[in-house]
Amino acid sequence: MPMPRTSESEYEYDRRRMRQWFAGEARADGVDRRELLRLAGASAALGALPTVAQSVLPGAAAVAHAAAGIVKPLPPEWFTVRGTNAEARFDALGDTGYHTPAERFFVRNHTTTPLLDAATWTLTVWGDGLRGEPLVLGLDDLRELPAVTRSAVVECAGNGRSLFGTQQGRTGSGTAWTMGAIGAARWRGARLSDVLRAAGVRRTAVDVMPRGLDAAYTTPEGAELGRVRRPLPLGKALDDVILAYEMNGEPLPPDHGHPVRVVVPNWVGIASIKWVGDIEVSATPLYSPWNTSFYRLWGDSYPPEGSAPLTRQTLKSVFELPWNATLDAGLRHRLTGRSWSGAGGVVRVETSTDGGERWRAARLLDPPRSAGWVRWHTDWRPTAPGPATLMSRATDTTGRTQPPTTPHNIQGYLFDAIVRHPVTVR
Ligand SMILES: Nc1nc2c(c(=O)[nH]1)N[C@H]1C(S)=C(S)[C@@H](COP(=O)(O)O)O[C@H]1N2
Ligand SMILES: [Mo]
Repeated sequence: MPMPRTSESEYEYDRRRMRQWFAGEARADGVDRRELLRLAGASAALGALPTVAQSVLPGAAAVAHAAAGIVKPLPPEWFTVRGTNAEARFDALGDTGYHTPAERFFVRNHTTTPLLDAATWTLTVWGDGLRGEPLVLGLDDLRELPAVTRSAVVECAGNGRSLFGTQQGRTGSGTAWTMGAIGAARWRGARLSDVLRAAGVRRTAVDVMPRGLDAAYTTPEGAELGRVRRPLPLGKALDDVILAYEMNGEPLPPDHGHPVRVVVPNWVGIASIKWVGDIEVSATPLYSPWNTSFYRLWGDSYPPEGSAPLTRQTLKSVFELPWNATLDAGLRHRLTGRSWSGAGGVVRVETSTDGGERWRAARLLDPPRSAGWVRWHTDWRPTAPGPATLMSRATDTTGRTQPPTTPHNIQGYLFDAIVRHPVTVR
């Protein structure tokens, strides 16, 4: 087995692959050549960045009861439907425990949930990064490998996107999530590293690309991008990635990848490919639209060719309270919330009830956990009637604390600013 490239920075990794692509050593099926040139900064004039249109107006979506293509019921007290997606209502997560029940878990579908039969499902591991022939596994074969159970959140890279608009005055393109494109679950399955070992990885392998069995994706602009897929560097693939067949002790439900999905702890949700059908192991770097056109940062604060492809999630903190909630003056209110970080566990949460003048520590109810969140509470006895702004800010194990604003990026990814939560005291 080759050594994981853990010491190489993601930026360096990306630059190296780009050089290889220019040298004709990389493959990018389904990726527009102009797109790669643009990423490489070779031409700014070749065309505008394709973006995902905002699919549904946030207000209009709130009354919907079902999203086209999602199988499970989406009661409006739990979900806000946004096009083909369903956002969990954060104010309703307060009555769930640490793990989000599958029926309450947000759904992000590029197209529609496919109904796959576990009995006939197979996973094919193939590519020139393997020593031999493709390996084909059924679910029983996967279950024969050692099973691991791991608690991890899955969070969309665009979670919090609409706050770029509401809080910073400049929106990003894409689904207008508020803060509910996240859930935590106990995933059980086989290690991707065990499957790769069984398939026999060459020393020259660099990228591992899982692909979903859901329908090919066409952008709102009409570009046909093929099936949802995104390469992982071999180092991450060998590290802590799971091929999960259970969620919270039950078989994976259809909307979350039945029968098998990839779970990539701490990384942006797009890495966790649902309904996985094949995994390409490549000796040359791979590109897909999901690490080129999407899931990079573009904007004033970034180089013209954009950032390196997104990997880890960022830091967030949210009250489990309706937006514009009304609270009675003179009473003691227990305010609850959750905070999380893709860089490690959350070690401290502070709250402010006066718009950020004074801060005090919230009481944490969970230990800091990598790929997990912490629940917390703080008590507040408002005295003066009128509008108020509640804020919470988290600090993670790396010492990083949420900033007051997030530098804008065109697709509205990785919002990490302190959320300003409006309430009314009466
Ligand atoms: N095959 C496939 N995998 C996918 C997607 C998809 O549309 N198709 N969406 C991705 C995105 S963008 C996210 S955020 C997560 C969402 O996982 P969930 O729907 O189980 O919450 O799945 C990822 N995996
Ligand atoms: Mo996502």
